[in-house]
Parts: sequence; structure tokens; C-alpha cells
Amino acid sequence: TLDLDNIQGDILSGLPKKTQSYIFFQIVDVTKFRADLARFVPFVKTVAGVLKDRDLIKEHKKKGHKTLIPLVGVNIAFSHLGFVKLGIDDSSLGGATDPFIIGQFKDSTQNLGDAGTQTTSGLVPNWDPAFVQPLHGVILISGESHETLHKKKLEIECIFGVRTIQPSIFEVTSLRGDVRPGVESGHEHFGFLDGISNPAVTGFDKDPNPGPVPVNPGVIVTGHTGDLDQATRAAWAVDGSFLVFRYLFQQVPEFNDFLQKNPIAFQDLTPEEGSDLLGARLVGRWKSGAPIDLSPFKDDPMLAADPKRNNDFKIEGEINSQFRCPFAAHVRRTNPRNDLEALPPPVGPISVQKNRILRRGVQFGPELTKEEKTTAKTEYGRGLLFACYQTSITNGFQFLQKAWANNPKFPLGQTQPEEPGLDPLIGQGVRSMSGTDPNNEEKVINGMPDFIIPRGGEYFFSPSLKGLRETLAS
Ligand code: N7H
Repeated sequence: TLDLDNIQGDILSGLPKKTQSYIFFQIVDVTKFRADLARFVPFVKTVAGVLKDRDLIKEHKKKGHKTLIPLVGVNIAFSHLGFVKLGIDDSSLGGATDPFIIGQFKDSTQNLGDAGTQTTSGLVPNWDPAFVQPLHGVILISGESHETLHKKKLEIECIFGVRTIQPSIFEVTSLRGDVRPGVESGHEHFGFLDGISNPAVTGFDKDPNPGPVPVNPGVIVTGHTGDLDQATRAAWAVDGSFLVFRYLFQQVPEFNDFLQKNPIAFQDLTPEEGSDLLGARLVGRWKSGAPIDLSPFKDDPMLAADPKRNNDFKIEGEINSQFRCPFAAHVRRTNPRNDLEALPPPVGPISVQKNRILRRGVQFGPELTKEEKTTAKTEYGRGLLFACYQTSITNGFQFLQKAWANNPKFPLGQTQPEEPGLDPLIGQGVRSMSGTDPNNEEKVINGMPDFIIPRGGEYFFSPSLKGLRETLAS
């Protein structure tokens, strides 16, 4: 069984948030850090703590309050370099070739496809300078308002002696994300509803909505059934999860311009509807969230709003076809459902269970300005502070990016003449895809602009409360 008092809250339940800060730090004084960490641990919100908070939020709403209840959630995670600095043996988290041990800085150009620049010290990803430095850990603070967040950040900085003559950490950079305002709340910057499909976890999600098969707890939480390294995890490394963080910028005006200039001429659609259809076929869902596999040529807001139906699709009967949904559409690529799970022998069927990830991102940056809309050029940085949890980065995030999104031939079992191409949103490489036009599935869009640009990231491990208390702190 899962010990909800021992697992950090962001992992299984997600810290409730309107706003969230990520504080990336280096440990500068190991002895002091371990002592400070002991005083920090009581701040850490567990899954059980989040569930209590959710009840409070419900109660508050039931009483008819319009204001948000002040709530804050704090979590912490460490990189391999962080464990090395602390002198903690983290070999049960991965061998020498595991992405966690290699770190995302190297993995970005070696495996993820991030663009880089050749320097005397090797290939360096074109990242924000903060992420070119070694990071030892990250502190997450989520809350309902900037005030609450700021207050908690000051308290945490106090614990670690930041801005005193003897700090135990150095803050390399802090990033803040905010849920978008008004009707765009819950939608990412391109305008699509996000956070619909996350795997239900057996033993945690009591009454999962119809959709993909729930995953074993060990796909997300270390040391449980489904964790492929269950047998060899050190005791302190049980009840944790790997947190992949990616700093992803979105070229929103350019994305909108691309849709506007390439409307799909289909049936009696107006050019505007044709542009919306193209957007939906790049993502695999309409902006409302309705999956195009169920509603291929017209949005269906009722379907989108119904949690019992909006994730209940399998690309059924369509596994060798792009008519309803392109092979490369973002949601088909990142969770191929029947493309693998109903693939006929001898290649299939292949379970996607070990490749599922729990996503916990938040948007950053301002809304589009009038000028950006007119010029179709990004002036202000905006995008997604992408975060996801899993017990294997090799099978989870890295696999999704490398073996699926960046692979123009995926899904392997299909026999159509056209090459599927890259995931049009996150795929890195020669950016082309087929299947956008239902009238002509073989038609290829070449030279698709980059809509998402990675500017940083790291691989972290989010330990259990017991691990934090007994092994990391002292
Ligand atoms: Fe993606 N987007 O707005 O277009 N994503 N994604 N993602 N993504 C999903 O079903 C988006 C990124 C996954 O089970 C939706 O919840 C953006 C990375 C997975 O059906 C939308 C960015 C990776 C799923 C977006 C981004 C993934 C998923 C539909 C970056 C992993 C679930 C909403 C800025 C390598 C698939 C939903 C399933 C869904 C968008 C990044 C993975 C709208 C803007 C880097 C597994």
C-alpha cells in the first residue's frame, strides 16, 4: 500500500496551485544544509496533506465563499549532483548511463534533440545561462496568491540562511508560473485545455474516469509494483519519484500565424474553422479539450466538459489511418494507445504502461500583447514550466521525447506510404509531418517552424519524507 504521509504531495495529488515558484539552488555548506534541511522538512506537504487541503477548498466553496482560501504547498527534490555534493550514495537511483546520473544538461543534446553550440568544452545546449550551471536541487512552492508564495519563500530563505553571512544554499535562479487568467484558466498558452489525461494510479485513484488503463503504483512511485528497479532501491529511495523539469518557451504568435496561413479546406469549413481544425490535428484535441479521435471535424464542448468521456478514446479502428487523427498529433504521440496496445502480432501488442508519466506543469509569462498579435512575432517570453513524475526517466520522459516525439517513423506498425513525421509541438529534428489534411493523408508539411523551444531543465529525485528526515537531513 502507498503511505500517503511519506510521499511528497506534488507526485500523486499535485500541489493545488494558482501560482507556483521553482527555486533552483546549489548547496554551498553541506553540514549547515543538512541541519537546515531538518528544520525545513516539516514544511514539506505530503500527498495526505494535499488531500486535506482539497477538502478545505471544497468546504470553503460549499460555504459560498468567492475568495480563495490561503493555502501553500512546499516540496523539494535533488539532482544527482546534489546527492554527490551531500556525499549520499544514489547508485540505487540509476547506473552510470541513466539519464538521472548523466543529468539533463548532457542528455539534452545527446538524446533529447535540443539545439546546441560547439564550444571548447563540448556541445552546449542553447539554454538560459542559469541552467548551464550545475544545479543541486529545486524547491517548489505552490499557492493561491503571489503574497502567500512570497511569504513562504522568505520563511524558507530564512531557514537556509539566504542573504546572511552563512547561507547553506545559493539560489541560482527562481522561476514563477501562473495559471492563465479568466476563461483561459487551465489552458496552456496556445489555448488548449491541458491536464486532462494523466494516468490513474492503482491503489491511489479510487474511482478513475473511463480512459487508459490505470498504471501500477510503481510506474510513478519508487519501490512499488511496477517500478522496474523495485528490488534494488535503497530504503531511503523508496516512496520517491523522478521529477523531470523542462523550461519550455512557446512561440504563440508564430503558432497562431501558422494556423491562420494554412487552413485545412475540408467539407464546408470557413478558413477560420479550417485553421482551428489544423490546430486540433496538431494537438489531437480541440482547444476545448475534446479529443479529435471522438469528434474529428467539429469541436464538441459537451464532450470536452465531460470527464467520463473526454479521455475515453483509443484511436480505435484507426491504427493504420490518419483520417481522424494524424499519427504525429501530440497526444497520439505521447500516449499512442491502440497504435501500440492493439498492434497485431508479431510486433504487437505492446503495453504503454511503463512509458506513462504524471504531468504537473504550469504556464509562465504574460498574455499576448496587441503588438505581438499584429506582428505575429514573440516579444515576451512565455511557455510552460513542464514537470512530470515517473520511476524511470529512460522509459518515461526521455523515451517519449526521443523514441516517440522525435521519431519520424513512429508508430512502427503502420503501413501507410507516407512517413508520419515529428510531433509538431515538441518534436526536435527535421520538422515535417503528414496527415494534417484528412482529404489527403499523404500530404506532408515540410519546414514546420519551431513552436516550442527548450531553454533549460534538469532531472531531479523527489525523496520520501522518511528519506529526507533520516538520510538527507541530520
Ligand atoms: Fe504535452 N499543448 O498545449 O499543446 N500536451 N505539451 N507534453 N502531453 C497534452 O490530454 C503541450 C510536453 C504529454 O495521455 C495536451 O491533458 C505543450 C512534453 C502527454 O493522451 C496538450 C507543451 C511531453 C500528454 C499539450 C507540452 C508531453 C500530453 C492535451 C510544451 C513529454 C497526455 C491535454 C510547452 C515529453 C497524452 C491532456 C494522453 C497532453 C500541450 C509538452 C507529454 C494540450 C504546450 C515535453 C504524455
